[in-house]
Amino acid sequence: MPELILALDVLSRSEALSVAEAAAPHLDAIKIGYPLVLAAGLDIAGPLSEFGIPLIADFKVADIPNTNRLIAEQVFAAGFSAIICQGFCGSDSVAACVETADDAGGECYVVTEMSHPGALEFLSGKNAELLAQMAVDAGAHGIIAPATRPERVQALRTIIGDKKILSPGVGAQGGDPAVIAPLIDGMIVGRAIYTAADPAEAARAYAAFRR
Ligand code: NUP
Repeated sequence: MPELILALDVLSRSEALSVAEAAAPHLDAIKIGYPLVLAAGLDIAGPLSEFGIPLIADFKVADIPNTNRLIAEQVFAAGFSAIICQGFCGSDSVAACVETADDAGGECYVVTEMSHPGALEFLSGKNAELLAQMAVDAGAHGIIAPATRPERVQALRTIIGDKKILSPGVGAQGGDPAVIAPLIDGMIVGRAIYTAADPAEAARAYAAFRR
């Protein structure tokens, strides 16, 4: 049963800190990405790290190896514990993120199949399975796979073995936490917590699906 990861896609420093503080007792990690970093700056990682919870940088890094390395170095220097990259740029681009994570004592997760409907156009099926195998071969710590399609998570699990699966799509995107929880290592929940009337209570409810 999975850890609980808050996707903190709010657009101000003050809201980020107040939601994180409320939910923190129920969280195993906080994931932030472009929405909050573009609004509040990368150094939002500083005050967020004071809650004592690992931070995951969801920049879905997707560039040539040198640029991926430069991005990943900034991420780990800012205090993040993990980075998410795309796999479709190829194994050398993923390896740049994995090596930078390893050097920093951090983790790298590779997106395989995405959770939204449009993923079915390109980022699903055989392509997702090839990406999952490449993530394993590149030494990534795990993959991102869709809570909206539990049967696909099961298929990807057969490829990655005991590497971690972090899974977004619960709540706002329709994924059922009770169905996906036994299949994954980390449940990523955003809007269902940070737009809730009581984010602490919402986080507590999702945390009930943890190990
Ligand atoms: O396939 C993916 N789907 C997805 O929703 C890969 C992701 N990284 N995400 C992210 O997970 C998305 O960008 C957001 O930060 C979070 C889900 O948020 P919510 O739908 O629970 O609000």
